[in-house]
Amino acid sequence: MTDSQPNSTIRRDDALWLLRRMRLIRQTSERIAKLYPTDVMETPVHLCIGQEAVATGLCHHLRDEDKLFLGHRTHGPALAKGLPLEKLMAELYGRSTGCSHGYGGSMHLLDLEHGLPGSSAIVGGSIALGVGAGLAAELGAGHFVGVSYFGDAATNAGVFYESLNFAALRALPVLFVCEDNGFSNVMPKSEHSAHDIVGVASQMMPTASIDGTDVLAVNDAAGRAVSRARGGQGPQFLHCRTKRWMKHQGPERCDLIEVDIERDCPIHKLERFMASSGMVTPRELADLRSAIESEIDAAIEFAERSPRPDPNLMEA
Ligand SMILES: Cc1ncc(C[n+]2csc(CCOP(=O)(O)OP(=O)(O)O)c2C)c(N)n1
Repeated sequence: MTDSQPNSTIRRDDALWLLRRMRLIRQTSERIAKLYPTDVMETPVHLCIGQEAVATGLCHHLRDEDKLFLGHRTHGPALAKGLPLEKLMAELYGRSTGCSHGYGGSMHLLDLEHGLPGSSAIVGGSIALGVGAGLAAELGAGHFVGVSYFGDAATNAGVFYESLNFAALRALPVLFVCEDNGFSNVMPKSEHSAHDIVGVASQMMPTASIDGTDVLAVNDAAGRAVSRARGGQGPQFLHCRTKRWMKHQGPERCDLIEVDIERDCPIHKLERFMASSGMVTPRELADLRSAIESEIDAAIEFAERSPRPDPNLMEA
């Protein structure tokens, strides 16, 4: 097991990519939280404010053909993987131009072009799917990596052990990514889980435990893990310790945890690092924020003027 150190040698282009994706996820989530009480969205929403670094550092190393399987907390990882913002917004608004044609809602985002073949609202449901993709790659379906993305509570499900075991036995190109925010809904990990996630995973495969609020650390560890999986060295496990600032579901802040921006905010940390190493100016940071606000405005407008799906097709 390793505890990755942040990589201060990152190139400006890469750091900017990470910052843009995290800002896109954060500002989109904040806008969803603002709009949600007005009932324009026809779906539950599980926001990931505070957790942006995990999916962003991971997806920086994934290609469109790599297959990412998500659970219920999907928006951030789907945007990190490349789902176009207007297709996400339209899906949340229940419109036919959404990524699942308005039939799926937030927990069922699909985008085959960007390697999002499915997500599961069943806790643990994504884990075996990534293994299936890895098996398909091994059997000759293509050169891609399967990624199972899940929360700490999903590791209590039997499918977690079966999936790790099978992937390790067959040395499949699979990445297991655990976004450990320490809670299952309102229940702390000490009350829902008797095992040590890293202890269990590291019995079966190389495992890194990372500060999941530090995007440079995630980026570093994910880069190594993805290239080992791609290079035929079998499955890898990334355990990312993070914080969920929001309630389990919906637009409100969680009152169970304390958030210290300096310590916990992945965006603040990256911006501080980039500013202190001369990679960005305060003006550039402000311009980036407002460019993303305009993108969000355009995506909402697109969703609002899109038609609703054909109810007859839904029945078919
Ligand atoms: C099999 C199953 N049991 C219970 C639920 C209800 N449920 C939905 S999300 C959730 C908590 C999941 O926690 P975790 O996997 O740690 O992910 P997080 O919400 O923290 O991102 C629960 C218990 C469910 N969807 N599926």
